Amino acid sequence: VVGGALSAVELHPWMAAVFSWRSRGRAFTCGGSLISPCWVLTAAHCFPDGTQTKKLSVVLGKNAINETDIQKEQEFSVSELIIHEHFDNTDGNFNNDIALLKIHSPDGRCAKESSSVKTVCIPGPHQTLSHGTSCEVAGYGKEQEGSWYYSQYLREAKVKVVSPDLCSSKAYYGNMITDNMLCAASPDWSTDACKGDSGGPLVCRVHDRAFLFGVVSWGEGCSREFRPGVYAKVSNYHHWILEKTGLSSLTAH
Ligand code: 4AZ
Repeated sequence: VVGGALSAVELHPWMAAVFSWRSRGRAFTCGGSLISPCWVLTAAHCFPDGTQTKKLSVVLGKNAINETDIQKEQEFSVSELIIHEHFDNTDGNFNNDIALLKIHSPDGRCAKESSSVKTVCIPGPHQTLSHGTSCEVAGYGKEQEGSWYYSQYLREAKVKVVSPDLCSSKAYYGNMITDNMLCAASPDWSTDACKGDSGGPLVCRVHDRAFLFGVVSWGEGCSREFRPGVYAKVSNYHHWILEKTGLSSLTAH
C-alpha cells in the first residue's frame, strides 16, 4: 500500500495472508478476504498453472508478515483452490481475476470469529458504487513502487472509486478495462495498492457496514498519475461465489 498508514488487523478482520511453500520455505504470496468461515476470496493471478493446494496456507488475524501472534492468529490449510473459469490474461489485463480458497485448520475446523477475525459482506449482484465513493484498501504490499521490499506490517489507505468511463478513457487505461473491473485512486494520486497487495480487499462502507467491492488485481505501477488501481469487481461474482461455495447467502448477518 502506497501513501497509507500503519493499520491493525482488528480494523480489517477479514484480511487473509496467503502463503505458499517454495524451495526456500514459506513465502508470502498474496492477500485475501474471509467471506464466510470456510472461504477466502482472492485473485486468480496469485496461482500460476500447476499450483498445488497442498503447498498453500492461509493465516487470518495477522498484523506482521514475519512475526506470529498466537493470541490473534488462526492458521489454515487449503483443501480447494477454485480459479474463475474465464480468468484470462491473454490481453495482459487479468479479466475475471478472482479465486476462492476453502480453508481448514489441523483439526478440520474453519475460522472462528474473534476481534481479529471476522467475515466481510459481499455486495448484491451487480450492485454499483457512484464514482467518488470513498473506500479503503489494505495489504502487506510495497509502500513505494520502486521498493525492494514488501511492508512488514498491515497497512491501509483511502482511495475513491473512479468512473468506468474515465478509467477506460485514452488518458487512463483505454480498452484494458472490462466490465469486470473497478478502478480506484486518490484525487492527488498519493495512495494506491502496490505489488504484494494483490488478492486483498477493497472495502467500501454502505450504511456503516463493510462490503468487499474489490479484489486488488493490477495497475501500471503504483500511485502514478492517470493510473488508478484496478480491482476485480466483486458484485459481478455474487452468483459465481454462491455457486462455487454452495453457500445460500452472503449478505445476511
Ligand atoms: C502487483 O504487481 C500490483 N497499483 C498490484 C496492484 C497495483 C499494481 C501492481 C495497483 O501485484
